[in-house]
Amino acid sequence: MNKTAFITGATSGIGRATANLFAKNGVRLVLCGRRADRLKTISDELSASTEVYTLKFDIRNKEEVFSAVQSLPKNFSEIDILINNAGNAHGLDSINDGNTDDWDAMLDINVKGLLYVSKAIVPKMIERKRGHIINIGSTAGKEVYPKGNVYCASKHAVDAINQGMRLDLNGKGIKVGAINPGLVETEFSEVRFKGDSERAEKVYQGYTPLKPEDIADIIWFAVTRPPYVNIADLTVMCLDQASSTIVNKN
Ligand code: NDP
Ligand code: 8X3
Repeated sequence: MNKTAFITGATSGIGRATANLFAKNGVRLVLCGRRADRLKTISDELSASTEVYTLKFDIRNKEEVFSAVQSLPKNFSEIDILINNAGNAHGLDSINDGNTDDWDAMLDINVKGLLYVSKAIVPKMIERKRGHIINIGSTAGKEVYPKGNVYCASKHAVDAINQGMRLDLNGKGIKVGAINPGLVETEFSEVRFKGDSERAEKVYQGYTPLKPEDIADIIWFAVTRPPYVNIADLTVMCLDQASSTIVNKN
């Protein structure tokens, strides 16, 4: 596919799996994250299949986001596909016990970071009258679960932003849609529980969770629809999950 995709959070999980699949299909890639070592390894791997450019920035930092996007060389600067994927949960605490640094991180990364990246990229899509934005939401953006409070709020915000973007960009040739996964086994829980691997692993035990590759497949499906078809809002869970709190475990 002769297109350029900009993927945030490409160093791990869903973003990395999406980068792998896009590379296999010859999509030119701009891969973003904070971990320079990972970006280098992934770029070295995928450069055999496609052109890759990496950008290291913290999505919380507005100046870093804008100067990173502006620094793109010409052959990577016309973004056709934006995957707004970077994000995490930080902590799992009731609202009275919540850590304010965790709240800041979730709102700054999952909500404001997504907005900064979009603001840096969308104007050029409007100029070119084409583009495709995929916002990675969550089942946590459709319902609230105990102790999920602020993470759920951040993903509800992504749901609202996805709808708002679609309304405001209607008629400008730009597709906007959200993919909302349920439980996917990635580094997500490792980050949520601040490196407590035992606790993180337990989240995915006793049933078969989604794999990041499952979400990458769905993203690929969305970006390969005919020009008049837009996947506006898609929720996906593993067979054993019925809601955020109902998971059929052995
Ligand atoms: P991972 O922890 O595996 O990946 C998170 C990615 O986000 C990493 O590449 C990380 O890169 C990047 N990231 C985090 N913070 C920042 C930051 N401040 N600046 C720039 N990049 C950042 O988790 P997932 O792959 O699971 O998560 C990807 C998305 O999917 C998130 O939006 C998450 O909310 C969503 N999601 C995940 C689900 C799950 O069960 N796993 C379910 C539903 C939605 P680096 O650390 O290098 O900066
Ligand atoms: C990630 C899924 O259920 O851990 O968004 O919030 S969950």
